[in-house]
Amino acid sequence: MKLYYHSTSSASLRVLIFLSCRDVPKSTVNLVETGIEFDSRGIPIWTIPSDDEEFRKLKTNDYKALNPEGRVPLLLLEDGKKMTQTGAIIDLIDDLLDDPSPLVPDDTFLKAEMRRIQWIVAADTQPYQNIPFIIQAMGEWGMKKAEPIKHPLRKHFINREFSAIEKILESVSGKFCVGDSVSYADCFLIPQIRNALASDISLKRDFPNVNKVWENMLALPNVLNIFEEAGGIIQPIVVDEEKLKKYVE
Ligand SMILES: N[C@@H](CCC(=O)N[C@@H](CS)C(=O)NCC(=O)O)C(=O)O
Repeated sequence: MKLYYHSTSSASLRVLIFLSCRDVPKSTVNLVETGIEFDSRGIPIWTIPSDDEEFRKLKTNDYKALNPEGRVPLLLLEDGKKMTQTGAIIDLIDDLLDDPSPLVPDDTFLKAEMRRIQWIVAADTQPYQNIPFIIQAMGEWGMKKAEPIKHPLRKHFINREFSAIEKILESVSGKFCVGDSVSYADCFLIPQIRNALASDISLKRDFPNVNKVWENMLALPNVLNIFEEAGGIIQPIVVDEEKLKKYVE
C-alpha cells in the first residue's frame, strides 16, 4: 500500500502517528510525500511527484486526478483501490492487519470516548482552521484581519473545541487521552495541537489536560521523531504570502 501525505498536514500526521504507534512495518505502507504548489490566492495545492508511478499512469501532476477531494492523506491499495478520510484509512489498515489493534480500548464506553475525541478533532476543529478555508474567509468574505495561521477565526474554533476536549479529558484521560495507553484519540489530537501552537494558543495555561497528553506523546521517541522529520513540533507555514496579499487586497 502507499500513503500520499504532506508533512505540513495535520490529517496526514494522524495516520503517520497511527502507523508508528501500531508498529505497522514500513514495508506494509510506503510513504509518498506529495509536492506542493500555490494557486493564485496563495492556497497550497498538492501535486503528484513526477517520479511516482501514479504520475506515469495518470500523465499529470494534478493530485485531484488521484483524489477528487484534493486533500491529503490518501491510501492507495495494491489492487488500485483508493481510500480517503483519516478515520476510514486507519480503520481499513487496522482491518487488513491480522491482530486486533492495541490502540483501541477493550471497554465499549472508553472506545466511544476515543471516537468522540477523534470526531471533535476531525469534524468540528480541523475543517474550520484549515488554511484554504481561512484564506477564502479573508479574500471572499471580508475577514481580512491578521495572517492566516494566527487568524481570529482559526483561533476561535481551536479554542472552542479544545475547551470541550479539555473537559472530556478531565474524566477519561490518564497519561493519554483515554487512560494510560495510546489510542486513536491521541493520533488525532496531537497533530491538531501542533497546529494550535502555530496559532499561539496558550496550551499550558488554558488546557492543562490537553497539554499533559501532548507532553506524554512527545516523550515517545517514535512520535517526536515523526514531528522532527515533518519540520518540527509547531506547524510550518504553508502559504504563498505574496499571492495571498494580492488576493486579499
Ligand atoms: N477530513 C479529512 C481532512 C483532510 C484535510 O483536510 N487535509 C488537508 C490538509 S490537513 C488538505 O489536504 N487540505 C487541502 C484542501 O482543503 O484543499 C480527513 O480526515 O482526511
